[in-house]
Amino acid sequence: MTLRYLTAGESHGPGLLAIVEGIPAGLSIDSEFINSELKRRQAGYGRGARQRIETDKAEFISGVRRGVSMGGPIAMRIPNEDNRLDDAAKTPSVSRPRPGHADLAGSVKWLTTDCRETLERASARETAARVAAGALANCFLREFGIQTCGFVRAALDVRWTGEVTAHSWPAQLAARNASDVGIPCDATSAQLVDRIHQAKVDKDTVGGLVEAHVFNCPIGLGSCVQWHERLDSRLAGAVMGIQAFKAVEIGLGRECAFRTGSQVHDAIQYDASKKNESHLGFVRPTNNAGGLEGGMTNGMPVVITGTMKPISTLLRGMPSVDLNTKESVMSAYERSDVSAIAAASVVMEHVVAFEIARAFLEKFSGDSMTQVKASHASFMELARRLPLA
Ligand code: EPS
Repeated sequence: MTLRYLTAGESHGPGLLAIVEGIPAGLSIDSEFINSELKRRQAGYGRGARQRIETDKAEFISGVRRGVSMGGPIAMRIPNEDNRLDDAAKTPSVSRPRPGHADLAGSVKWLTTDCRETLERASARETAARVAAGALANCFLREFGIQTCGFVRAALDVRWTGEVTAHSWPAQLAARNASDVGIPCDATSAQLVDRIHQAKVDKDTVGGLVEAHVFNCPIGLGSCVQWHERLDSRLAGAVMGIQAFKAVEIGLGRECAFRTGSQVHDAIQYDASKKNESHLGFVRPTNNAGGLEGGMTNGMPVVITGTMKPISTLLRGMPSVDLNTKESVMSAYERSDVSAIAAASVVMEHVVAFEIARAFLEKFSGDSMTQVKASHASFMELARRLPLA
């Protein structure tokens, strides 16, 4: 069965749901970890007052018994404290679409002039459900030593230039967790806090660049056989599916256009002393490919960068048109965030984890964790023995 998930829920409805199908039986589910990731998604300098109202926690409704998956769909519910969708006074109609938001396109699509019909579902509040699904996938990946990490790389004129590796990450993780903006560096974090503060003063908003790295993927997840099986295609789709994301890059990304082949491709070397690592000893002095060649993992860390545009709800407003009168007006303002870039890095880390887990389960499928582990172990054993007699 393919690993997949659906979400449901509106920003100010009773709650959000994530239904995850395809998790094998026998996986220990670390609900504390899932809830800590939900909490991390709520944090960050520049978030609005909503996050002080909510305490996101996943309630398990199905598929889990005594903390262990049973093989059926796992449904998780995250209640909304700010539940007022049926109260017309508290969630009034909105007819002044915000440039950059789903308001205009959605209203015309559903043949209404009330943008609320669209904005409630388009809202990035939904990403809480995606983090729950992805954190569940991360519980699975951890069983195979696969580790994901997410952080903020840059925004406006602020950029952290540090390098992230599996060895450097534990120390950087502590720095990222201490940062108000998800950057693993105190000094750069302070600069970005300053810029976000200035945007707030200016009644403006800020986006940024976020990165996800995945360590210890076995070689061969994904496939070169069909376009939709290419793992880079799936990862890009998942990242572009996050609210407000406008670009995604793998490894060197756009920079590949400005270099020749010899300056882009990662040389292949062999080091027998490292044959027990995910790359089986096929070491690469560089990782410009971002861990993916031919749509398959190559044993190097998977490295993905996503670009989030600035939040489209501006306190100062943007020129717009009233959908009822067609008059020029300033766009509507609803309580919102000045920046949600730290949250975006949490969301991206988990949507990436989900796609990696999906590709892993396609290669090493099984109804139970015991079967999946046996399949993975036998493949690794064969791969290490190459060339097979
Ligand atoms: C939220 C994301 C943003 C917030 C929302 C909570 O959603 P949107 O994409 O619609 O701007 O604005 O909070 C509210 C709608 C509110 O009531 O403050 C999130 O990530 O939880």
